[in-house]
Amino acid sequence: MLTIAKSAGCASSSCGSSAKPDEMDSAVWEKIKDHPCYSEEAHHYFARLHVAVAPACNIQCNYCNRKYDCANESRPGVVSEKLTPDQARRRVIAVANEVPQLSVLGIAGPGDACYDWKKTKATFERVAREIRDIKLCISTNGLALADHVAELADMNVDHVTITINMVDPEIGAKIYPWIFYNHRRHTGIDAARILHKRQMLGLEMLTARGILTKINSVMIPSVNDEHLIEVNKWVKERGAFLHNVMPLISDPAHGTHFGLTGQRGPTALELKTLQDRLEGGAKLMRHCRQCRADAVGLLGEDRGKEFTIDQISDEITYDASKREAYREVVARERGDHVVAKSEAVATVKAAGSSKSLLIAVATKGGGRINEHFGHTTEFQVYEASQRGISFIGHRKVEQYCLGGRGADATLDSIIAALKGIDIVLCAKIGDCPKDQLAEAGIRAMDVYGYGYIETAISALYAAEFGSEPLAATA
Ligand code: CLF
Ligand code: SF4
Repeated sequence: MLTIAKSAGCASSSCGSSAKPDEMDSAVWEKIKDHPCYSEEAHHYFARLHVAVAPACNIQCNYCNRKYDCANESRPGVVSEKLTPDQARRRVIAVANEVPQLSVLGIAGPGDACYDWKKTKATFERVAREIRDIKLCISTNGLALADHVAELADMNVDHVTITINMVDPEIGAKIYPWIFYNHRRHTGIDAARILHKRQMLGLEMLTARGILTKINSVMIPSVNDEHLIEVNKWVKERGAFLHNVMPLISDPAHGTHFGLTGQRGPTALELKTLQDRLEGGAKLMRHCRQCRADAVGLLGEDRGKEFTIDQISDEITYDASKREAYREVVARERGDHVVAKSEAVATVKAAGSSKSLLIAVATKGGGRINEHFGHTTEFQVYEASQRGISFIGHRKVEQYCLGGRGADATLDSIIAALKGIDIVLCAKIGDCPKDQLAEAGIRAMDVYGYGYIETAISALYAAEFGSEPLAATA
């Protein structure tokens, strides 16, 4: 039988209860409830797969080098293999047969999914014929989007991401040196003006058809950081469902214009400060992992190497059994999680404190503290305050424990990455790293291992700031 993770068996059963937020329309909830990018809650349970079928692009972004993944949706790093639509179909089936969490097929480059339209369309058609319940999702720079909105709607593509970095062409000219539109190259402000108009037109057309649109914006300090407040207003007015502000990733080694000219990306604090200022506008996505254009798995994990095309038979056929079994488990588990979460939020609010706690969690998914400190490569960060318990981001780290031993230098870098964190929660931690974290002012504990994340956070918050006694400490 499939399980999500080892369960502490702590929450009361509420099989079938829905995680739908009260204020959300049921039709919208149906579209996002299994999409790891459109629902923060879903990203604990469901996975995406990107197939790199669309290498051609019609614009140049100063943060992109075509030899690398599309920075709209990827961290820089070469795409391992570009695929034909037939190869992509085989890869999707191979992943669907082995990764039960798979719910979404995304085309996010390595160029532009709408410009390289024939391959995007052929891939979606082939996959949708065989895996009828998979969600189809694309990412685009928006220049060619308006030409394909009708076909996207016909193919039931419910999720489209447009990367919009500006609504002012003068700022756009600092980000885009040229675009290719109507059979010719445009440069400077002329290029940015056309791109801006086409992006807004595409967004409006998607909204009119009820297709959920996410806006990705790359935050580029001193270029468009302040301006993204204006971008947020524009996209909200035009019906965007989510706004995802991502940090510029800039390194001379990537060979990008920004990398080579020393343009820096924002710090984690600068990004969070801007995201906090944007609260109240278009709803924010804060759990993006800037994945590769050929990523596979839960957000933050990449199992791509297990599914290279040379390992997949030409004759592969789809077997729905693992995905179906997993969905039944998730339906039960998710109901329990919702109940546990709402009790936890009530506990935090009842503490009546104005203080906040930042907690980093080692997790493999399922909303539980179920990863060892030494095995994690990413901590999920939560903030507990009078507003409740919010997921606010993640911190990537090097894996501490390799070959059964922890390395001191790695621990130093993990402690640096956890700067500002009050508490670390994990399924298991040894005395040595725990003591060193304590010396750096970070309390690490495994007593809440395998329980729900929010339940543990609420107990700690109440113990720290409320009147209840400390339930358990390390
Ligand atoms: Fe892929 Fe993008 Fe669809 Fe998600 S990713 S095409 S919306 S299925 Fe998600 Fe990855 Fe962030 Fe993109 S975490 S980079 S937002
Ligand atoms: Fe690169 Fe994507 Fe920009 Fe095209 S849209 S230049 S592939 S980042």
